[in-house]
Amino acid sequence: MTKKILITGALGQIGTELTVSMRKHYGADNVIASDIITEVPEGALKGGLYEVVDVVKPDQIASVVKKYNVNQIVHLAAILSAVGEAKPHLAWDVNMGGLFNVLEVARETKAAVFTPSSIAAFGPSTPPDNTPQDTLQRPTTMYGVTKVAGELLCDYYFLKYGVDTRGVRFPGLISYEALPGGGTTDYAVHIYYDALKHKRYTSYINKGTSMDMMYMPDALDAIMHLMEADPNKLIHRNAFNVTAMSFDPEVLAAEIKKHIPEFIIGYDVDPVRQRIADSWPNSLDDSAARMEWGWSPKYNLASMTTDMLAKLKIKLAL
Ligand code: NAD
Ligand code: AKB
Repeated sequence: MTKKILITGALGQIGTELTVSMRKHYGADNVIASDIITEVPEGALKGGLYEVVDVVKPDQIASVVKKYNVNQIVHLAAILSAVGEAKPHLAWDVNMGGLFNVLEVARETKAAVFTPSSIAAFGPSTPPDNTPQDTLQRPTTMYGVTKVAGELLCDYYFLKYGVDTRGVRFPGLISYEALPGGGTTDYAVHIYYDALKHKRYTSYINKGTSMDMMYMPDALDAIMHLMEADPNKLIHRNAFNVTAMSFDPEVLAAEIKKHIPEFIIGYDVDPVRQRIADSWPNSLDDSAARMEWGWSPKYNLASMTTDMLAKLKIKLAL
């Protein structure tokens, strides 16, 4: 069956790259990008089908799904951790309301659904090192509350209604196309821009704070790979731990210094984002994803840093 894919939140950090990548893979006319933003910024998404869809409005999702005979929804529209702490009501409405609406449309139309969870689905009482696939989840942020509830809701729609729901717990994603949208791990993107432009970076996350991270090409690969995986082999459908590396700001700065010897890092710690980071794991165990659908990232810190700096130099015309 030809895939007809709707991407929500397609103008965000993941969506801008996933849309282009999926169009190459599945055909330009088979991937419909959507977002709440009415005007696609110049150059974003490189053309192609685009619809305005506010995921809080179920009719808007349903009408686009019917218009294009969509049979797979990649649901990326969300409010991330730092913005979610500033606007918890909005985070609840968009993250829970949006997911519920997407799942309801999927139930009615028999579409498959991919939704990313996050390392934010864990909390301070979770074992922080080599965090197991199945473990204690008591997050202390609104974003984390919506992520763990979302994992459960997706499991429910699979068990109760047979909706083909799948998902991963992404770590912090690092990319050069679109800037991140207000999370806690954003420092690990901003540092590359500032290293190239100013040879220095002031980190809002303190030294010694390790978090899992991944380069965007591996994240895109994870989404497409999991959606193509044999359903009979999936035990953990909606919340696979996936990771590619774990580092703190000092380790990241030392890697950048190998390319830009004058680079220096300083600290001006933001208590809100530091508290969020402290509540998340230091490193994940992603063996279930490796076993159940062959997850295997290609980039480590060294190869990602080489590629990020090269691509950003071109983008920033430096
Ligand atoms: P982002 O903030 O960059 O993009 C989110 C997009 O959603 C934006 O373009 C925004 O305009 C759109 N949006 C907001 N409210 C909307 C609404 N009501 N209706 C429709 N669109 C709306 O986020 P991202 O980094 O691309 O993340 C996508 C998904 O991946 C989210 O579920 C996020 O929790 C998850 N995730 C991201 C990361 C990461 O590091 N980027 C890590 C873990 C999980
Ligand atoms: C955030 O920091 O909010 C995101 C995430 C890890 O979910 N990047």
